[in-house]
Amino acid sequence: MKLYSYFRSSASYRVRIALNLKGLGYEYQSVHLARDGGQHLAPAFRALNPQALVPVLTDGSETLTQSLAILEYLEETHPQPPLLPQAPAERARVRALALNIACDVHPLNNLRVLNYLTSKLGVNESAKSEWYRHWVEQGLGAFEAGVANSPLTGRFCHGDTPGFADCCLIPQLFNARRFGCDLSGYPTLLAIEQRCRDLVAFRDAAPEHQPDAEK
Ligand SMILES: N[C@@H](CCC(=O)N[C@@H](CS)C(=O)NCC(=O)O)C(=O)O
Repeated sequence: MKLYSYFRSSASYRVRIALNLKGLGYEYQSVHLARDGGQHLAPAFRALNPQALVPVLTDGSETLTQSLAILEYLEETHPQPPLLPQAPAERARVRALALNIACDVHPLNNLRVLNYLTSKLGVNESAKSEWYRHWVEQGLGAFEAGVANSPLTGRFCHGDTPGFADCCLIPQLFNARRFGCDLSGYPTLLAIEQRCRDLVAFRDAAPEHQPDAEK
């Protein structure tokens, strides 16, 4: 398998975690989102993903896009260890936590959205950061409430093994720190993050450990 990724891309980070948790080796292909005017915008990359977004995972002749679709693909093709629980309602809970981040927080704060705010709508840096923090607070606040008050939460977002929700949460916490968000109001999330950090699958997937990492 080959993963088209960028070290700071949180959507790519989700897939890196899942690949590592499942013990799947892959080739890392860096797609620099800032260099050369954005390597993801080049025709060669658009041919792989017309959305011009990372990650892209190729598996033999298959080309897969959208991080959560990729996670589902990996779960179906490599069921062990499972990243979703068995019971339908529990699977729905884990997917809902993952979608909180992937559908309701990340798209509002993605690079192209932030660039549009500043370059097309004339939003200044301070207002851009305020926008960023607002959506992070909305999403992480609900995430914290969802895990802190549920008996289904264990050492990780769901039970005692990591899954889809952790794959999405950890990269979002990384993003939030980059933009100076105050995370002190999310003690349950920080405790889960600490347990994830203790796992080599999460450590190896971290931005600073990628071949294209920069300071
Ligand atoms: N929903 C997509 C989001 C992918 C995405 O937005 N990737 C970002 C990096 S995290 C990207 O390529 N951004 C480029 C841009 O915004 O121009 C997924 O989950 O894969």
